Amino acid sequence: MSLKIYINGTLYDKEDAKISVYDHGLLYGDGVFEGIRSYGGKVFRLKEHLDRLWLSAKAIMLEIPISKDEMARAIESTLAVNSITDGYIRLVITRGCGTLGLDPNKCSDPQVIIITDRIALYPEEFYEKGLEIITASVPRIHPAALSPRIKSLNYLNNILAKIEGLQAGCIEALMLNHKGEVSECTGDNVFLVRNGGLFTPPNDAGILEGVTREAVMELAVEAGIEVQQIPLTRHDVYIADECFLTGTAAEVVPVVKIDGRSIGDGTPGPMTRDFIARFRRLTGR
Ligand code: PXG
Repeated sequence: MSLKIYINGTLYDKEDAKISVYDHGLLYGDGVFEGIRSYGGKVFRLKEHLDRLWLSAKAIMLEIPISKDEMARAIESTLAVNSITDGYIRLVITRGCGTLGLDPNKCSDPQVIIITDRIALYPEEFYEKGLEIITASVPRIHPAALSPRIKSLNYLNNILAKIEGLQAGCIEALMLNHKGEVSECTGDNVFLVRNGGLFTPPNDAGILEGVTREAVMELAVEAGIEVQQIPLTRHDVYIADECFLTGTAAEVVPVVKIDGRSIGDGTPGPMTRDFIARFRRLTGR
C-alpha cells in the first residue's frame, strides 16, 4: 500500500501528492519546515517542533493556515493511516502559488504538507566508532542576512558545506560563522567535552536551536554536568577531549576526527557514550 501524504487537509497517495511549479516554495525556497521523530508511537518533543515551526514562519511573515492543535491532530492521523510508530515526520509550509516574481503577497494559498515515512537510521557503527568530519570552507550564512534560527526551505548554505564534506568522504561538515567561530554542522548541532565540562556554541553563533541540543542540555543538568554556551573556535575542537553531534536524524553521534586530527584518543569518549545512552533512554529506544 502506498504511503499517504497530507496536503492541506487531504490525504493523497505518495504518487499523487503534488505541488504546483508556481509555488514559491519551489521557485524561491520561500517556506519553512520541520523534521521530527516518532518513537514507539509517540511524537518526540512535538510542542518544541511546532513552536519552532511557528516562529520560523512568523520571522518570514508566513501565516500558517491551521492552528498548532490542528497540526498536531493532522500529524497523528497521518502517522496512523500509514501505520508508522517509529519514523520520521517532515512538515513543510510553502508560501503557495504565486507569480513569476518574488512578491509573497501575490501568493494566495500556503501549502501545508505532512510526510510521514520510515526512517533511514545511521548504521550502528557510526555510534560505536564515531564519525570523521571536516571543516567546510563555506561559512554559515550571516545571521543578519538570513537567521540560521529560521528553519527555512533555503538550505543551500548547508548543502554547499555538505558537498564539501561528501567530497572529503565525510557525511557531516563543521561550519564556522562569519566571525570564524564554530556554529554547527550542516544538519546537526555540536558539543565539545573538555576537562569534564560540556560546551556548545550559543544561539547567536549562527545556529539552529536544535530540539535535540535542548534535550541533551536538559540531560546534562540531570546528570549534574555543567553546560557552557560560549563562543568556540576550530582550535577548541582540535584540543577537545570529546566531540559529539546532536540532531533529529543523528540523535547523539560521536565525532572522533576532524580535519585529519584525532579528537581525544580517536574513539568515542565516556561522556559521549553516556549521552548516547541517556538519549536512548529518553526516547525509549
Ligand atoms: N542544525 C541544522 C542546520 C539543522 O538543520 C539541526 C541543527 C538539529 O536540530 P534538531 O531540532 O533536529 O535537533 C538541524 C536539524 C533532514 C533533516 O531531513 C534535517 C534536520 C533534522 C531532521 C531532518 O535533512 N536538521
